[in-house]
Parts: sequence; C-alpha cells; structure tokens
Amino acid sequence: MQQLLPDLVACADEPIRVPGAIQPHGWMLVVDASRHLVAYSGNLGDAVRARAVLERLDGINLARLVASEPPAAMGSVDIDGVPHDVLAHRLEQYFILELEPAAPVTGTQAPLYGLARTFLPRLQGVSSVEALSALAADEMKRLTGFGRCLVYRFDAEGHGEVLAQAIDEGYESYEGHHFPAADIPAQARELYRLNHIRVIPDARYGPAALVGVVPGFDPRGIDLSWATLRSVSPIHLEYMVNMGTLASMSVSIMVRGKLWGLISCHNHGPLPLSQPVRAACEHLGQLLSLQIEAKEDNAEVAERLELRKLTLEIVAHLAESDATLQKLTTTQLLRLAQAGGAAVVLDEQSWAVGDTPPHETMRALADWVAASGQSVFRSERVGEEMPGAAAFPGLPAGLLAISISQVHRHLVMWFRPEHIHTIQWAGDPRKEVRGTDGRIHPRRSFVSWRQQVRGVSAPWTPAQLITAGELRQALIGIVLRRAQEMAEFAT
Ligand code: BLA
Repeated sequence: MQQLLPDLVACADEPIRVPGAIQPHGWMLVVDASRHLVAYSGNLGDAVRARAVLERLDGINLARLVASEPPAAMGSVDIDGVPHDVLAHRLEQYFILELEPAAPVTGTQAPLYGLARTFLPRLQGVSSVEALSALAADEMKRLTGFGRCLVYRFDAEGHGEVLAQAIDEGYESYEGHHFPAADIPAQARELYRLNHIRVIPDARYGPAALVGVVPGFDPRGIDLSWATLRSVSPIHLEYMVNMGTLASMSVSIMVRGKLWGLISCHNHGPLPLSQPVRAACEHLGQLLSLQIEAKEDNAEVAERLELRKLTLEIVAHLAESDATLQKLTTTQLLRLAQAGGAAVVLDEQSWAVGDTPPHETMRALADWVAASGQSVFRSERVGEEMPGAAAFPGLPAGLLAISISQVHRHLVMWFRPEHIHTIQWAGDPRKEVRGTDGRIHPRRSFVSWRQQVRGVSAPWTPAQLITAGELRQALIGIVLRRAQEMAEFAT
C-alpha cells in the first residue's frame, strides 16, 4: 500500500486548530476571565457592535466551565429580535462564546428523545458491526436530512472502508468503497479524537477573520479546536467541492480510546443544522461507538475461548503421548490459526501438515524467524518482507511462528496462501495532484477504481496471536518437564 500514499507530510503541516477565522454562519466573541472582550469575528462589523452583543449575554454564567471541554449550550438570547443559540467553552485564559441564529422549530423537536426511545433498542437488537452501521446511517439521515450518510471504519493503515450508507436518489453510491488514508491527514485525525463533531453548512463560505481588540494581540494564536464555528482547511473545502458536496458533517466513532471510524454526511446543496440536532448527532455517534466496542469485545472473547479450547485439546493430546513435538502436526494445529499448512521444525528436521513450502524454503523461513529474536512472529507479506525472498520457491504469503527454545532451532510455523482480492477505491488514490503552488491538492475524481491486491495473506487476528503465545508457553512447559523426566530417568 505504501506506494498509494501521496506525500502526507505537506498535508499534516496545516495548522487547522488555529486558523484565526470562523465560518460565517455564526458569530464568535472571545473574552478574558473578567469578561473583557479580547477578540470578535469580523462578521459582527466592529468592536462597538461586538460589545453590544456581549452585553446581551450578561445573564450567562461562565464560571462553571472547565477548560478543554466541549462547548456547553447556554440557552437562547434575543439579538435585534432574532433568537440566537449560545454555546460557550473555556480555554486556559479565555472564554469562547459562539452565537448562531436559532433554527425554526420543525418536526425534530426532541431529537435526543427519539434516539433513546427507538434507536438504542434497535442497536441492541442486532449482532454485527455492519448491521449497527446500517442502522446508524439510516438514523443519521433521518435526523439531519443529509442526502448521503456513510459509516466507515479505518484499517490498520488508516484507509477508510464504507460499511454502510443511506442515500437519496441522485447521490453516488460509495457502498463497499475505500477512501485512502491521505484524505484525512494526521493532525485532523488527532483533532477528531478530541472533538467528535464537525459541521460545514456551506463549503462556499468566505471565512470571517477574528479581530483582536487589544493592540499587538494576534487572534491567530487562539486555539479553536473546540469551536463549532472553526474555519476548516481550504484544502478540505476543495475536496468537498470536488466530491460535489456543499454541506458536510462528520462524527467520530471512538472505540477503546482510538478513532475507529467516522459517520460522514454529505449534501449537494447547503444545509444548516440546528444546535439540538447536532447534539443528537454527537450522541448518536457515542451510542454507536459503545455498541461497536461491545460487539467487538464479545466477538474477540468468543474467538479466544474457542481457540483456548482447541489449544487445551492439542496440549492434552501431546502430554498423554510421549510428548514429542512432531505429534503436533494435526489438522487441529491448522484450525488453531486458520492456516493452510503448518510445520514443526526441530533443528534440521521438520514435520508438516497441509500445504507447506519445500524443505529448503522452510529452513530459510526458520532462519528468518530465529534472526528476528521474536517469540511470536508474524507476517502477512512474506514475499515483500523476507530478505532475499526471491531465491526461495513456494513461499507462503503469510507466516505465523512461535519459537520454543532459545538455544535450539525449535519452531512451530503456520502458513497462509495469498488472499487475492480487489479493493474498490473512490477515485484512484495514486493520482496525486500537485498545483502550481507546489502543494498537494485533493484528487478531482471519485470514480470507482479497482485495485487487485496480490501477495498478501489474510491478517492474523489478535486472538490468533495471543493463542499462539499461549501454545508456546504450554509447549515450553511440556518440553521442560520431559527433559526433567529424562534427566531423572538417567540418574
Ligand atoms: C479533513 N477529510 C477531512 C474530513 C473528512 C475528510 C471526513 C473531516 C472534515 C469534515 O468533517 O468534513 C475526508 N470526507 C473524507 C472522506 C470521506 C468524506 C474520506 O466524506 C469519505 C466518504 N485532504 C486531501 C488531501 C489533503 C487533505 C490530499 O484529500 C492534504 C493536502 C487535507 N482533509 C484535509 C485537511 C482536513 C481534512 C487539512 C482537515 C479539515 C479541518 O478540520 O479543518
């Protein structure tokens, strides 16, 4: 995959937390601890007007806000006869107040209530992550009215895979498509781990710069990580336009403290979202996250239990017999790691079950594992990762190995064939676009592009790796006990 990634470094350099500007569908006031105005968004006009708006917020108590927490809803305030929703949050030395015209009350008056009453029970009624994702995509679309809602999951390399979608007619389907990691640079992912929702109601906006009121104070130093109105990266706005979407929202899916994926929503035209609806969307993301975590945990526990049972059977069989390791080579050993072949290597000798490489190749693999010094060794791309691989015929694509002696070359190895498959990308990710400014730009086309993946095996799962480690411990125990018995017998 490496060759598919454009230069991420340039993208990761953009200071997205301190843009010094906001999206202009609301106003921002920055005040210090004694409520003195420090900066305001230019779309308020001037400092006189900004102070007049600030006075209207006198009744709002900021004392209880804690630094580095998401904005809190402070109710609604009338400004020139227009009701405005007020959000407030705290930085170390400042308070940030954000105002947006309150949306007219429509059918979704109590979006949070609907989530609790119908959505959560539905989530609890399904058993797979894919089914959870499908429910979430539907619900998100219903709540917001976006034309397309996607749920996607990041893989180990950071590429995203669309697990479920809900779309209106006229929207491109991205079902099963993959989006390259380069679409979302590292500093953006870091921010989305912290702040779980981003809304862009109209990507064609012109940013409203923050204006400082204290001479010499540069408002570009103000951290907008938590601000709902934060102006977004112009590169990302270009991406949205290339994709044909004027409005977007993304909600983080956090599993075990990591950014697991995103719920990503698009609309061909602009789409304003009220504060209560956004709060409900964020909540939906949390519900989904918790359910995914629970399902994944359950699935892993079930897999580990099954594999432990198998390990016990294998070990019992060995312990009952004369405990020579070649007795390991049964189909049970294959099942333990879902492997096509397995072998026990004891110095120059080897015993095999299933599809295994030729003897010479097996020896070279054993050398490679021994040189690594790792007690549990894994690779999904042996042809790429093994030094001098080309010299050895019949190499497997995947190798899992445990080494059971520090002195001797005693190993158990599992082999997997290549898992040839096709990845359907939303646009050719190799097409790096460099502008006349020398910068990297988002790709222009999202038309499906198919990549054939060869030479790579299916991944060894965490449960399989743990089980291999447990088997290793058990074998070391058996071997030691047997050596002891032999020694006792000899004396
Ligand atoms: C941000 N890129 C993003 C975001 C998404 C994507 C979801 C988060 C912002 C948001 O919530 O709208 C990408 N959008 C996607 C993907 C899908 C989608 C994968 O809808 C799939 C359906 N982007 C590029 C390149 C660069 C880049 C080449 O393609 C860098 C040069 C940058 N993307 C970029 C930056 C941000 C971003 C800087 C941060 C935007 C911000 O939060 O300010």
